[in-house]
Amino acid sequence: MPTALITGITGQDGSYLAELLLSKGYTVYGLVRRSSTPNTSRIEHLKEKIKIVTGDLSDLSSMVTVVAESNPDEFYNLAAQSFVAESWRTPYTTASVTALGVINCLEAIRKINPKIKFYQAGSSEQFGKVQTVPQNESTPWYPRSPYGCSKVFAHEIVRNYRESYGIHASVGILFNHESERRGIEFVTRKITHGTARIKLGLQKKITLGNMDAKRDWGHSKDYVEAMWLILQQPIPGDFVVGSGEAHSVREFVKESFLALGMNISFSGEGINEKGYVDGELVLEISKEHFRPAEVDYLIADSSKAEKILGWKRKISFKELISLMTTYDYENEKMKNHTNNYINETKKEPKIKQESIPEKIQGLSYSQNSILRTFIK
Ligand code: NAP
Ligand code: F7E
Repeated sequence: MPTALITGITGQDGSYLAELLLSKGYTVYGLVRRSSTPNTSRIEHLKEKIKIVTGDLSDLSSMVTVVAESNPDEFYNLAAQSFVAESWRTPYTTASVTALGVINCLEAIRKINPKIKFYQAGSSEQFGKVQTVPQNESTPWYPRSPYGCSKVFAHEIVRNYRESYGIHASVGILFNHESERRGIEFVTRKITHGTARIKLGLQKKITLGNMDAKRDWGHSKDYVEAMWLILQQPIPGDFVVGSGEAHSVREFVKESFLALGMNISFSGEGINEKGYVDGELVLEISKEHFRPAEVDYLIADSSKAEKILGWKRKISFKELISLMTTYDYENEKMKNHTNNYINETKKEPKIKQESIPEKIQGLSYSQNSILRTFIK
């Protein structure tokens, strides 16, 4: 059975890709970088099935060690500083990881075993200020952020190693893909999480930036399938992967509210735009969430992927939003019930006992039994 190494396994895509490869019988190694508290929540359920190796993409010697230790057949490089807005605040770090880190992966392959197949997580942000509509493998780059520039560098260095050393190295130029595991700072999850909390009365409003930006959104589960298919090809290359549909941030907001039975209406323009449900203000705009340069409109032409890989997304735009919003609603509801219960039981008499762990000493009987369940 083949072995795969995944960098970025603690991220959204890494966790879904690990699940996919395990289901196909792979031995899966995942690179995790050190943090002061564990941030492995997305792969907690896989911990017994995968092999964790520690290292950092920006450290060549750690990448060489990790590749030597795992000696994979397939190497999926998903690690990156992936938040576009953050890349203006940390351009150097973004480039060190997202651009130069790719050299470390490729050098490790070249030195340890040039037969390892390599997948690089490319991005539609490479197209930035788009030069053709829709975008395909021939569309020229015009990146609009330090993140986009780093992904262009990564793309070109992968092509160079392929042509210079004959490495089976490919790039998937993936358009936006989201999920219930999406980071909370990305616009889709910020919206679905906010909508759920508004419905539950836990939050009054959501504050966003540019509502007119259009993205080609799909579900991460479908996109990790494309990653795997790319490495199964006899000839390495570049593949655009997206749904072929573009929607504005405003449309995403509307659908997310609808998913929980709320009809949002908008009034005003630009920074003055507002959203109301039954006369209540639920959405406003703040300058703080606008970027120094925007990518206005992305839409994929995935005909090469459809033809050669036989890939097509299964989860539609509306299904994606419904899945994310419902998940956030159920999750927030459960968290809120638990918090209320714990607050209520704080009033109960405290138990005195010597035989229970320090963590749960001094709690009420009901708090104690809840925490005991969690600790188990
Ligand atoms: P994500 O959730 O932000 O995950 C990024 C992963 O990279 C995390 O596991 C993170 O580890 C890891 N990482 C960051 N810096 C690292 C370093 N120095 N060394 C080792 N690991 C490091 O991103 P994602 O959405 O899953 O995306 C996966 C990849 O696809 C990224 O390369 C992203 O740029 C690219 N991409 C994403 C999309 C999309 O729409 N999701 C579209 C196109 C391309 P920690 O958990 O420790 O932070
Ligand atoms: O922004 C607008 C924002 O941060 C989408 C990454 O996975 O996909 C992702 O990058 C749009 C932008 O994703 C807010 O200005 C409005 O136009 O969710 P995002 P992104 O920048 O498209 C690409 C393909 C990647 O490769 C990246 O790794 O939404 N927007 N208001 C907002 N965005 C955020 N985050 N927050 C807002 O309040």
